[in-house]
Amino acid sequence: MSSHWRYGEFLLVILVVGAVAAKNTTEVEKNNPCKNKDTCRECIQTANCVWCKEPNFADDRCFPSNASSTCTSIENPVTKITEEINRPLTSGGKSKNSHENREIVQLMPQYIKLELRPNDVELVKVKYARALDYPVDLYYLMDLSESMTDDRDTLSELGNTLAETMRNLTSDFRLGFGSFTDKVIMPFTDNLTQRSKTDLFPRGTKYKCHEHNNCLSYRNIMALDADITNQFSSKVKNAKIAGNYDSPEGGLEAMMQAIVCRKEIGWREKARHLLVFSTDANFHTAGDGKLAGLIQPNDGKCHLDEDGAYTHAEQLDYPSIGQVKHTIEENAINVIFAVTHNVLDIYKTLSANINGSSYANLEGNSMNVVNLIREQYQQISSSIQMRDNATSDVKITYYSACRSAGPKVLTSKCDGLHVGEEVTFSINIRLISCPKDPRDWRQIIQIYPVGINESLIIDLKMLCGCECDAEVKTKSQYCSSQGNLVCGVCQCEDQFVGAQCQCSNTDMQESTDSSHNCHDNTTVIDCSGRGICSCGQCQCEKRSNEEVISGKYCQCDNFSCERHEQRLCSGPGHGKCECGQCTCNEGWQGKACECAVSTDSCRKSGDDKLCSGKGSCECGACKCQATAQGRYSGQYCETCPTCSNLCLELKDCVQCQMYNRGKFKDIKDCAANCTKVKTTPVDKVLEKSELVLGEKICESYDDDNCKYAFTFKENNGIYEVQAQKERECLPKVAMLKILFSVAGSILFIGLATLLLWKLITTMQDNREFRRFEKEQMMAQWNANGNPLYKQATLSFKNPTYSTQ
Ligand SMILES: *[C@@H]1O[C@H](CO)[C@@H](O)[C@H](O)[C@H]1NC(C)=O
Ligand SMILES: *[C@@H]1O[C@H](CO)[C@@H](O)[C@H](O)[C@H]1NC(C)=O
Ligand SMILES: *[C@@H]1O[C@H](CO)[C@@H](O)[C@H](O)[C@H]1NC(C)=O
Ligand SMILES: *[C@@H]1O[C@H](CO)[C@@H](O)[C@H](O)[C@H]1NC(C)=O
Ligand SMILES: *[C@@H]1O[C@H](CO)[C@@H](O)[C@H](O)[C@H]1NC(C)=O
Ligand SMILES: *[C@@H]1O[C@H](CO)[C@@H](O)[C@H](O)[C@H]1NC(C)=O
Ligand SMILES: *[C@@H]1O[C@H](CO)[C@@H](O)[C@H](O)[C@H]1NC(C)=O
Ligand SMILES: *[C@@H]1O[C@H](CO)[C@@H](O)[C@H](O)[C@H]1NC(C)=O
Ligand SMILES: *[C@@H]1O[C@H](CO)[C@@H](O)[C@H](O)[C@H]1NC(C)=O
Ligand SMILES: CC(=O)N[C@H]1CO[C@H](CO)[C@@H](O)[C@@H]1O
Repeated sequence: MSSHWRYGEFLLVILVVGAVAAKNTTEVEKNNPCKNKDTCRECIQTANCVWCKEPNFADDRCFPSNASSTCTSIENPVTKITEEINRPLTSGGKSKNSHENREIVQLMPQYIKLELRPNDVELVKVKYARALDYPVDLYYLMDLSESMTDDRDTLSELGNTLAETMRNLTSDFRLGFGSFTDKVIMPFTDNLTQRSKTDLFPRGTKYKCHEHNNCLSYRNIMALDADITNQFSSKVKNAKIAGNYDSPEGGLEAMMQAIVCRKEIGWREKARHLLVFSTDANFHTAGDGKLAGLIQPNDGKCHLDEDGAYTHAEQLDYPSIGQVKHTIEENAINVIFAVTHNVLDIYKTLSANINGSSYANLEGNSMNVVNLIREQYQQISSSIQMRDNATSDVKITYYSACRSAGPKVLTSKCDGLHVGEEVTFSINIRLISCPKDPRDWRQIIQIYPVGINESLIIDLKMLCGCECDAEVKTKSQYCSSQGNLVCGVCQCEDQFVGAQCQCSNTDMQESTDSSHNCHDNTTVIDCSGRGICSCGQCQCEKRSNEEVISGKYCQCDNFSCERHEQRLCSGPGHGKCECGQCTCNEGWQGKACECAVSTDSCRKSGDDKLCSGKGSCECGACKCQATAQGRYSGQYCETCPTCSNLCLELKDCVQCQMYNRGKFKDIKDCAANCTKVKTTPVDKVLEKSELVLGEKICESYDDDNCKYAFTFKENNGIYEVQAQKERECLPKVAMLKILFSVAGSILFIGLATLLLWKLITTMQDNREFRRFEKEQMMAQWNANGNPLYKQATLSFKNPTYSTQ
């Protein structure tokens, strides 16, 4: 019994000492991130670490790449570009009539094969230049409900001007036209009868939709064509106007068809695609179709018959905004919403949600449409925005100086580019983390300018694994034929343990082999007291799925890191616990990753000073100063409740500088004492509500009982005061006099009333008394004959009583 107790106590001691020892070793490992990586993969996923894949290697296999080592066979994949395709940019010069076979290159390079290690950054320079005469496809998609009749006529007249204007901008121009109204199904449109809303058809009469064959949700009237002389105008002029019931139209549905029917519309692969969407009404969106019993969602596929009419309008629902946005961006279309004033706000919002789209106000029956398109085209084509489709494991950041010669700034967008002008983007590609699935370690990433079908393809190989992982020696002799040799390390079969799988799991005897200690030379405690030493290998205690002890000597764990607000390393969003040390995610720092690196949270928007210049930014929060005037407080140190006594300090200076009076009336005094005050006169000081940040208002009275108000703000130690030119003085009055006279008159009136009352009552009493005396003299009665006296007894006679 007692020996058992001893053993328990002994274990406890070992545990305590072991824990302390573990703490000490982690201090050492602080500066070496390569320590305690047990596999090659883990090792090379750590920055600047290399792995020794030599079987007989006693030291740590994972060590910093710049450390000296005796290892002869090292696994150290390095980031590099292995292949690059650089077709030169198309220069400004051009051959007039060879549009067909001319290949325009606006982006360089076009292809890069990249091998990238985790945490490494590769810098790629991408050049973009606008080519002269870049092909332009313009498709005019017009709402042809009745209210747009005059717009149609205007467009038909302006057709040739539009073509000529665009030809002036690029010689390779194609124009197309399509119209839409709404689904021909109740409640949107009545196929059989249609009541006219305007004068197009006689008001109040019914016309038959199917007889005119003009009710159609969308029709491609003219595919994109280079030969547009007159053809466009006549086709637009003959386009049929149709009526429908409700105000929103099926515009999104039509747009979807106009985009996905690439062959039918004739969109070219290498061209700017402009789609002018012209309407005066709102649009129907996904779900509205249910009103007509259409429950099948829009499939985003092309359904046009040989006449260019949309065939599935009465079968599919309208597309959602998200669907349309996706389709637009996928097909690199620049949509221009040319809409009337009444719906401008709606399309402005829509446009804000679609990359590469713009909106403009259609005026006076589309009279301004040519200018509008030209302006929008110039705006679209003169700006470039780079985008990519990288997954979250890869972070791509763009830097460019754009057209200026200045330093590069973080931006993916440049504006105001002229034809032939070249801009360079420095693109940082960084592998943040390795995807779990090794199949995702090879990715194709596309970097492209929005709206242009050209891209830089990056064939990315993530160096997340080791090459030696593939060279497995099964049942290797080195591993006692009881395990596989991978990257110099034995992976033992189930029941075997030991660096060379030399021990059987069941055989729990301690190894006497001194080269296989379960501790390093700083301690004598095996496995840091947190595991069992078996055959020179530590088998660390198992705690739970969340808390794991690891390391060769069980010296590491992932649960004893710094905590912030009881969360390990401030929670998984901020960092993770690795071997007693918090490893912070990007953007966080501090012992427990509790501090944001960015100081944005210390800056009030619109203010360029941190903490209003009244404090320092620590850990993402303002630490406000205590100054002589008081302590600043608030999220941005913007307030100072006790600092209002500045009013008192400043008032004398304001008085002397503005009005030449007060304590420093003497000019010399004023100059000497008020060096930090600069007063400017204003007609009227600001109201409290008009004050800007840091400005304060003061009011004071001077010796003449005049009110003077001023506002001030501090600027680098100088108080900039704005004081009211004129003081506000009340007319002088003798307060005491008024006081006495009021009090006196109240006293006088009181006394007078009292006396009067006394007089009246006395007179009345006298009169009453005299009357009483007179009456008494006239009275002739004595006490027996009092006329008021009545006898107390009465006698009655009973009439039925008789004495007989
Ligand atoms: C931990 O290290 C310090 C000095 O670095 C040493 O004084 C202390 O004894 C060590 N503690 C243990 C338990 O080894
Ligand atoms: C190796 O590189 C790390 C980080 O770059 C540095 O801190 C360390 O001093 C270097 N060691 C040697 C031996 O050069
Ligand atoms: C096209 O350019 C020519 C010459 O620059 C000019 O004379 C003409 O007016 C322009 N046409 C339009 C429609 O802008
Ligand atoms: C409209 O009605 C006519 C005649 O009933 C029919 O032939 C036509 O298919 C209908 N159109 C639509 C779009 O339903
Ligand atoms: C972009 O060009 C490629 C060929 O270079 C083509 O396969 C692709 O369909 C084009 N995409 C668009 C949206 O035009
Ligand atoms: C445009 O694309 C960028 C990059 O994908 C995205 O961050 C941004 O939100 C998009 N803007 C709109 C309006 O969709
Ligand atoms: C990016 O786009 C390219 C081309 O469309 C595609 O092949 C690749 O799979 C995409 N990459 C990702 C990560 O989605
Ligand atoms: C422990 O071993 C390392 C090399 O493995 C050596 O550099 C170090 O000096 C040793 N420390 C002690 C205290 O013996
Ligand atoms: C500790 O590591 C294990 C295994 O990697 C993991 O499942 C667990 O979530 C980690 N715990 C913490 C607190 O990070
Ligand atoms: C209140 C105060 O500081 N007054 C000073 C103003 O300046 C004169 C010298 O010009 C000093 O003598 C006062 O003490």
